Amino acid sequence: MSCGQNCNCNCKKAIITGITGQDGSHLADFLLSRGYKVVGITRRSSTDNTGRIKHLLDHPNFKLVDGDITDYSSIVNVLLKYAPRQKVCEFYNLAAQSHVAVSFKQPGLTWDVTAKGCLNILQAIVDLQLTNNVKFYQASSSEMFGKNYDVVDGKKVQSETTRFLPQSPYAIAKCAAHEAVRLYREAYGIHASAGILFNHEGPRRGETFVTRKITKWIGDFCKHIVSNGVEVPFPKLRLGNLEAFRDWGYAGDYVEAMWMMLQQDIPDDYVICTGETHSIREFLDVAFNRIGIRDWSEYVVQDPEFYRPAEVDYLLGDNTKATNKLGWRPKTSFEELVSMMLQHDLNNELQSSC
Ligand code: NAP
Ligand code: F7E
Repeated sequence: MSCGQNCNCNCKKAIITGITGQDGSHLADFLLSRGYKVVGITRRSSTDNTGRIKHLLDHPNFKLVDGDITDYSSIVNVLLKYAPRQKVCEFYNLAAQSHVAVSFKQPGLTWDVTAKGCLNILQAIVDLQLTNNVKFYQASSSEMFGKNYDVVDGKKVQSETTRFLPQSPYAIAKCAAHEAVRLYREAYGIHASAGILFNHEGPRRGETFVTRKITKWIGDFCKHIVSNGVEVPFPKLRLGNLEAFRDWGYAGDYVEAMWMMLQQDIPDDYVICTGETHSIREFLDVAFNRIGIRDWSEYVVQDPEFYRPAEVDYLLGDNTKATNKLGWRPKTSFEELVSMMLQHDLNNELQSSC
């Protein structure tokens, strides 16, 4: 892909940070399918971190470039080379230290990447006088609501007008980045929007987030039974708080909402969610049921190691603004999501066991 700054072609262009992550890979699939040229920013890694985008590496409209959002100069270099001056370029900032539990152990790093990294990009857009060329998307999070909710028609929900009450260093960093987006939009007129996305999952979800941890364990367990039979013991599934509720959607549906935000004339912030909430216990019920186990209690251990110093107990989003203004709707139900993830982990494990 030879689409540098002086390129005269009419293609649509997008730059994505966090390209190697769950959402980055889905967004790249989506944009390439719509004819975009996509530049993904990857940070240096001593091992291969391109597993989720392997299928794209030879795509003629896809290019990976080196960069780290904590390093201002690397962002400047990417913008100088790939953001054309006379045309519009979409910039999706999906990079973050995105694990809430890890953020308690590495608060400084989480701040540098998740808050300061966003500021670096916004400031680079201003410094390079690209405020009229770049449309910016920020990956904000329902974690910003923390313990807070509104009561609407007797139901506890979070929407764009719910006050933030963050409960982790991750959530604090996301709040700072979210405020930076608002400020740079108002102060410099940048077309900058933030999607306040509730939890979204899928087969590409990192294996230490609770949904994938569960489906991956079930895949490993089934493989073990096929290879060794039921007599040989298998390590139990160790989890933390099972009482928390989350509004879980499918990542493939949510990246479309990101794109829709950048197609609006006026930049704005939107809650993206399903409008349904389920506990970790319910996730376990549905997942174990799929392999014929009704009572999972003998397979799961609650381990203090996986409890957090502060918890977000309840998330349930209200997506009215996104449905009305963007025309976005989630397409995948909770049950379909669990099945999709399980099918992936069962197939992978059973195939590799043959
Ligand atoms: P993810 O799978 O953890 O991916 C995070 C990405 O950020 C990875 O590509 C990672 O690269 C990259 N990254 C980390 N530090 C970086 C740095 N210093 N410079 C450049 N890249 C860096 O996260 P995700 O689930 O796709 O989420 C995408 C974004 O949405 C994140 O900002 C997350 O906080 C936010 N979000 C996620 C959810 C959700 O439920 N998934 C909900 C709301 C908001 P490596 O591969 O090298 O580690
Ligand atoms: O935890 C509980 C845990 O780590 C969900 C990130 O993408 O979504 C994600 O953050 C719940 C919590 O996701 C385990 O205590 C129990 O109540 O899957 P999670 P998260 O913390 O909601 C938001 C929207 C983001 O923005 C983040 O980037 O599950 N839980 N036992 C556990 N969680 C984990 N990880 N591991 C357990 O063993």
